[in-house]
Amino acid sequence: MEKRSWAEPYKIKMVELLKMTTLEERKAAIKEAGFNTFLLKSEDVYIDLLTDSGVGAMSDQQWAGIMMGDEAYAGSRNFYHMRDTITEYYSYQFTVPTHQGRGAENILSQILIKDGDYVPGNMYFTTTRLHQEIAGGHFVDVIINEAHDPDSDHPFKGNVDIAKLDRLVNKVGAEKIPYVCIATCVNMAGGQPISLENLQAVRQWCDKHNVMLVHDMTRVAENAYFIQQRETGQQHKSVKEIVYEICALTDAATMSSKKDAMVNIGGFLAMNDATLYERACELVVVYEGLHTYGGMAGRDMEALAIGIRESVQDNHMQARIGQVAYLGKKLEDAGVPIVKPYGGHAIFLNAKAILPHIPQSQFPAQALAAALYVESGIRAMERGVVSAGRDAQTGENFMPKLELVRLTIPRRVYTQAHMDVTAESVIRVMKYASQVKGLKFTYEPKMLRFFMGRFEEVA
Ligand code: PLI
Repeated sequence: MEKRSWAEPYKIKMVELLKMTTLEERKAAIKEAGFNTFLLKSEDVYIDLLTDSGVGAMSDQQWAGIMMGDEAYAGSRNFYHMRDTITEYYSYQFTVPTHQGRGAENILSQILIKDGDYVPGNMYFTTTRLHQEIAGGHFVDVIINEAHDPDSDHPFKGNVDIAKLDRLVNKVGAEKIPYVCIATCVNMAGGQPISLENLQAVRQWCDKHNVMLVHDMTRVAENAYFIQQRETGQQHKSVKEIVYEICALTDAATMSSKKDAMVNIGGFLAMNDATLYERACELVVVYEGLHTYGGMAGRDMEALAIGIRESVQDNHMQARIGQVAYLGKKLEDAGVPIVKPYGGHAIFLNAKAILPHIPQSQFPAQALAAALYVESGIRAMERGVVSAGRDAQTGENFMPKLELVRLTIPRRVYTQAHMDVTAESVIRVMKYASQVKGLKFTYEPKMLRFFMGRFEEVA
């Protein structure tokens, strides 16, 4: 078939200049940062692939929206615009704004989880699981086994294994399961989608057991695009239609709008149940702000409402996922071990395969991310044993099967040439991978240790 290239459905109006550093400067910077890319100064970074969170490029429409901010303490018109947009695009009837995703997770967990409850989910996310644990719950992983295998090319690695849900309910009883938490485009599995068919099966399971279905909708539009491309019988639908359908299958949602919706800050908790909304309003005023701003400025709510509309456009999503796949193919063609299929928001390097001489207890993904920074000033993120943390009960390190470095692509920010440089840099590190040293903690925070933990090289 004749090849048809995609291109970005936008042109560039403003640029931010980047600083180039020398090898010596980068070696000093990573040491100063305790071999943790979170502790690097942004100005010492050339291509920043740490995260796709809050780092997208807003459109001229969104910036125009910023100027339309109604900064009233109560009842800002931007709140009503945002709320109505959420109902129109995501189906949920009630919206409680929060400063970002974890603010919504905190409120939801406090309301729904009782001490000793179990919360099944399609793989953990760091902040989500922590809020569940702080509220007294235990996270239970019910994702399909293929999700833990970096080489499996299952098209829907975000799917739930319904037999795992059955085993849990048989063991603990439905009254101990406040809700099932389903993420779309599962971050820690490598940005992997759940199919509509599987989500419908989870919905049926929840109805049968009278359990709520909560949606971590942080990357729902990317998930919808994969459904359109891969799931039998879904090709005729638009991303916008699939997004709505996904949301309508669930009862409530937590959202970090810093990803899909391309704002620098913001999030929300949304739901259809009026009582849950009332209780969320009671808590939002304690932790975030009044129920009509919840930690967001009016201008940010306006930019978010506009960002939601832009995020579900088919041509936007084609370019977004196309760019990630472009990087993935370059790496795969060069024989770099990466998680397959390519993710929605990132390409994940398989650190266990790249650094087989470093045992997982010496944090190979952390070491690989540091080595990549030293090589070229590219900043990536560890998503392995450091991120997984310790078991709240036993205090032992979780040892996840996936020991990954995430090359996360911000939306509408970098060009194809940046992807070329990134691929070349990873390929260069591969050549001297056997010389990369393992790491040990010099400071280990008690919670979410990946953010501020410090390391030194093992002699
Ligand atoms: O960073 P927040 O608090 O706005 O959102 C938390 C959060 C919840 N769920 C999922 C799936 C996330 O990916 C997420 C945040 N992710 C970050 C910061 C990331 O770098 O992936």
